[in-house]
Amino acid sequence: MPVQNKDIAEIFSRIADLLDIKNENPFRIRAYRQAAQMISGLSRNVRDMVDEGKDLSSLSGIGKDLAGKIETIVRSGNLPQLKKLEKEVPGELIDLMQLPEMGPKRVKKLYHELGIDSLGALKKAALNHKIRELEGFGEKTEDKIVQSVERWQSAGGEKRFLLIEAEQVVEPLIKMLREIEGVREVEVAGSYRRRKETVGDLDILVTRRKGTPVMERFAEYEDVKEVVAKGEAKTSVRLRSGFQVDLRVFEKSSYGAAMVYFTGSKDHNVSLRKMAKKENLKINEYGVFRGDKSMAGETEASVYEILGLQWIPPELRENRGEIEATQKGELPELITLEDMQGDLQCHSKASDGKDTIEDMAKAAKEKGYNYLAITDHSKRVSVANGLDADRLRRHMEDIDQVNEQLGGIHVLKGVEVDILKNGKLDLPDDVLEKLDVVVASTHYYRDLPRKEQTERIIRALDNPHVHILAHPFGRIINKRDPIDMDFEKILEAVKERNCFIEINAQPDRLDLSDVHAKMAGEMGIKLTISTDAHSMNGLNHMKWGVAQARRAWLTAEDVLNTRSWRNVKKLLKRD
Ligand code: DGT
Ligand code: CA
Ligand code: CA
Ligand code: ZN
Repeated sequence: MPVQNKDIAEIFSRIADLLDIKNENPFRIRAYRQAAQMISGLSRNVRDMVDEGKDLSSLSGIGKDLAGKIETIVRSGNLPQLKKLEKEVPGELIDLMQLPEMGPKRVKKLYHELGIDSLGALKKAALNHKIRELEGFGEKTEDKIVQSVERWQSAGGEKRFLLIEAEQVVEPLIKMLREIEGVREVEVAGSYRRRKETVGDLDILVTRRKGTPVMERFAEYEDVKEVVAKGEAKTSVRLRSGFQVDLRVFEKSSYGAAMVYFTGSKDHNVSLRKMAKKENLKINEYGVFRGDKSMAGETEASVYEILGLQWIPPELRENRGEIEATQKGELPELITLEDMQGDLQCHSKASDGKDTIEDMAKAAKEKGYNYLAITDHSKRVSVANGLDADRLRRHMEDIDQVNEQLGGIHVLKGVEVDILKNGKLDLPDDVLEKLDVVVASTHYYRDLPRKEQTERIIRALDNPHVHILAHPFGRIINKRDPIDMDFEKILEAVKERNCFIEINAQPDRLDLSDVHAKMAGEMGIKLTISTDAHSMNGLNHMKWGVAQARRAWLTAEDVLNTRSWRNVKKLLKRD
């Protein structure tokens, strides 16, 4: 992948972090940080500027030295200085920086004052309460550090990437592969194809005319940092972004069997193998065989068919009952992006969004939506400039005005009202009752005991003006654990009160998870899928929410906002 501004910015900010840990000259550190910031905010592509021979030192904060470094990065994809620095900093200090609580300042302090240079040492010090005594840490941070280290270690130390991060990396790669003369099929299998919320590594399958130099071109790809293994049937590389990618070449006659095998999941494959065994068949990545005779393998459908099954959508291949459902002819008709008729959570400039109500509405109209709910934060979320009752009333007038001027889309008056510690809402009833849509969510008091947390949320649902419980667990993938609550009780409360529960489509939230969303669907609760967009672009995140809904076995019928506003409005009535 050609070097993007964000790659250059990442390298500079990493250099700044490493210099910082090493206690180097603060001016130099700041120069790298500012350059990183400037470049990531730049609308022009720096790579193009280099290609066109433009003088980079015309950019603010870029002198001759940094200009030269940018050119090196653009040409080679890397910077020798960074490699050198990475070697100079004690081994695991770099790993320590991956924890969400850790920046260079903290890592430095821990290293210089307590001699902590590894995750193990960090955890030990935290458990012995050595860390809370350091200036700038405290008891809470100490607890969080223990949790983060444990989460990191239980993930085997291997980072799992967000699905969206995987997409950004793999899309240009498969485009390059597809353009090679002689290449036929190129698909990504594995967890990526199953649309799992996080992806460990990427598994690409290829068919090609004999003699096509697929492996060579793959190993030479610009984004490759290191070739881990290179063979005729399989090549593995490590990309600069940290992803490992396995590429496998198959014959046309085996391609379907290979897709089934490498799409997985492993548990799904094990069930398929058991079924095959019963029929005296053998199944592997090359096909389905009776003795030596190949019975199926060219397409996925042929593999499933010979086992007496219908083709199963990849999102369902988790061995959660999909095989039994196919046998009974009860596979759900999964929701698609095209089913979505509106978005029920987004933010405008009135709180922490970047764009105006009008621009958000126009962007939603452009998508062909029938409605968009503007749901800015309430006052408790002061960091997001949340609305109090007076501001909300004026904000509602602003929405009326956009509706009058724009047309062609219903802009709904909404709010994301904060659930306070005692379960009361952050805004008075007389203003909530005037809104089209009330989305309730928690942003504080995440550490309440399970029982209290559950009761608090149910209490909020008791308020007759609440329609939707948004991002129920409040998790941020890889960063913030879900809150502890009795989810079944919550679901019962949602159902009893004719409320709805959200799948938040933000790619690092995806909250509900697939398993929790499936539970809701099985209880007959309707869900919403909302982007929680903070800009016009953010509305594009709908597809991640839909993918999560598919993994949860949901149909269009199960999701509220596959309906027109006229029908949604009827269903929002709680009695
Ligand atoms: P990931 O990469 O951790 O996000 O998850 P996957 O599902 O992509 O797993 P990966 O990359 O280890 O392997 C890709 C697929 O290959 C996996 O979903 C199923 C298949 N596979 C891998 N190892 C085995 C195995 O030992 N037995 C069977 N039956 N299938 C396997
Ligand atoms: Ca994989
Ligand atoms: Ca793999
Ligand atoms: Zn929120």
